[in-house]
Amino acid sequence: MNDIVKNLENVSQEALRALEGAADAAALEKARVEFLGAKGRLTELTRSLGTLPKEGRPAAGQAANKAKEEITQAYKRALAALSQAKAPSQALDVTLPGRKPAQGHRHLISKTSHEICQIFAKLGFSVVEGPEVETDYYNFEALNFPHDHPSRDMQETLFVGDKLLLRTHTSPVQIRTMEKTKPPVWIVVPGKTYRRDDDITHSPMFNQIEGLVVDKGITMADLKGVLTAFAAAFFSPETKIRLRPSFFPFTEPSAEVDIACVLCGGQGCRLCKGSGWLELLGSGMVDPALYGFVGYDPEQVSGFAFGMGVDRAAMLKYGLSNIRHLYEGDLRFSRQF
Ligand code: FA5
Repeated sequence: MNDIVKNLENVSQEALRALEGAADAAALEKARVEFLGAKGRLTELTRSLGTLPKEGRPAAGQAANKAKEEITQAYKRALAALSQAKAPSQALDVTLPGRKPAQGHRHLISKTSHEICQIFAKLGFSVVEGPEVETDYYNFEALNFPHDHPSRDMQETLFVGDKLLLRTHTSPVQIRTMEKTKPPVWIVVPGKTYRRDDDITHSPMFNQIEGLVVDKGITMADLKGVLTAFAAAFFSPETKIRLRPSFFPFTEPSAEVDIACVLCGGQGCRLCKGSGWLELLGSGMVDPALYGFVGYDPEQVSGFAFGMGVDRAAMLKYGLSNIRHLYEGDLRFSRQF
């Protein structure tokens, strides 16, 4: 019995030395496990009390409790001392430069939209905006889309009410601007647009930039000149464009505008599907029928308009293969621009 009490005292002394001498958190933990752990030395000794004759157990039990209390207190003291005296490597060094907070930047879509508007601003255009929830009147009717005409099917519309919809293009702002302003009008209109459309080059929400010029003596040559200057500034100085006959209810004649393929320069490759050209935007001369809706005199003025996909422009400029990259919010993608 005396042996056990002696042993308990020895273990307690050893434990105190180990705990007080622990130089860091790892050494302290090692000492804790060695003495107080489930298979630790104190625990083993305490278990062996059951083998003692009955009359010796109370004294041995008291010695075991005393040893446990001493060791536990010593552990707590050592833990407190260690957390107060931080190692030099963890100490606060007030001479170090501060950590810079992560800084965001414009998303590629906003950056591209801004860049496009800047180019047109230098050519004398003003930037205006319009509502994303539009009426049937501005989105279709005043743009010369006849009621129940199949041309309305060109734009897969998302309705939010009877005659209320998410605008399918930025063209309604042509009408809104002409209603409020007398010619000359030189505007670009950046903004979000919506359609029931979803594949690798089409998104249900996308961005357009509308261009509208109404002035004296404006011809198709002005349209081509402005868009050639734009393509040179946005893509590269040698970028060629071509106009292809097309149809929009609000322009006559209408033209689809292509740029020479940014990858092969017009030779024909996988990106341009061998044609050498990539489609960029829709355009045309403002149909005089629109002037009737806004009170302009078609004998006095003429104009051109165009509508460009900003997502499309960014995809062409940066060689993106899938429009979804622009909307997934993956920082590994966004940080590249
Ligand atoms: C129009 O939206 C006409 N309002 C453009 C216009 C304006 C013509 C003024 C004449 C005068 P279109 O449906 O082709 O046209 O769209 C124009 C551009 O928007 C397309 O060339 C394409 O780049 C982009 N676009 C159209 N649908 C989507 C979509 N779902 N996702 C991404 N981009 C799209």
